[in-house]
Amino acid sequence: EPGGTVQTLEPLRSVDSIASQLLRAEAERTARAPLTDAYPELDIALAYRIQDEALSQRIERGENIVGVKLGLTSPAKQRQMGVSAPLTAWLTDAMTLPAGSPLPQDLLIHPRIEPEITFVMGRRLAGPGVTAATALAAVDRVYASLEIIDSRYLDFRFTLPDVIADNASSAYYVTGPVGADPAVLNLPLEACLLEVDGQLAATGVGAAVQGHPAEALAMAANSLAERGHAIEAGWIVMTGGMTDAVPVPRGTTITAQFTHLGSIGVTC
Ligand code: OOG
Ligand code: MG
Repeated sequence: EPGGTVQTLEPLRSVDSIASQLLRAEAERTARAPLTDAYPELDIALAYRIQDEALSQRIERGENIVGVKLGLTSPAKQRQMGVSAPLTAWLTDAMTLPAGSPLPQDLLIHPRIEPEITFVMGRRLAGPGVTAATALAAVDRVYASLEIIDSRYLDFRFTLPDVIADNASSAYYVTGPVGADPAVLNLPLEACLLEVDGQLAATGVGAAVQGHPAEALAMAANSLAERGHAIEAGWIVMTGGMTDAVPVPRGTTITAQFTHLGSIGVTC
């Protein structure tokens, strides 16, 4: 029966072509309407298949996985984006911005910056059943970081499946100067001041991220396990913006100062 054929083949073809469309929007710096405008039936499982297919395409063109990121883990971010559940996405070496490098605005659509606490894994971490304590025990070092996000959707308007498919608006990340032993820090109390052109723009603490950034790390391990992935030794895990993200038009200077994890500056 022809209808049956269309129903089984169409979604498979779409995963490929939607992943390609999102990567093309990124390469061509053209924001587009959210997928759910045209495909309201897009669900979380299919969205992660699009995200994973886009990762495969990145790997085919020579990028290497360096870790994972969580998104929408803090009340500030959830409120700002109007999406009330966290997600995971992939980080590759093409997203690394070396400390001191200016932001490559020519490659971006409408970038925003957000401060995050980032882990570097000493050991492999695989769900299910990972707790914050077991997650933290697998961490080697903790860093301050800034993430530069750049949604491929017009005006950063999206639903949870849209932003999952778009690899959580990934663009670039910068890591701070201090790699601390997580055992010697009180991560919920680690604070951050975010300054835009020398003016205080936002403040946050580690507790904003799921109560403790290690809770976010455990959540990432457990949700990746549902899709057959582990967090590998040596990977970085960005735990999600602690504050609202701030827009960074060309010419903006951003500084994030952390209590114990040092300061990061980015010229945008
Ligand atoms: C989605 C990405 C969210 C975070 O840290 O919460 C994210 C977005 O806000 O565009 O990276
Ligand atoms: Mg982020």
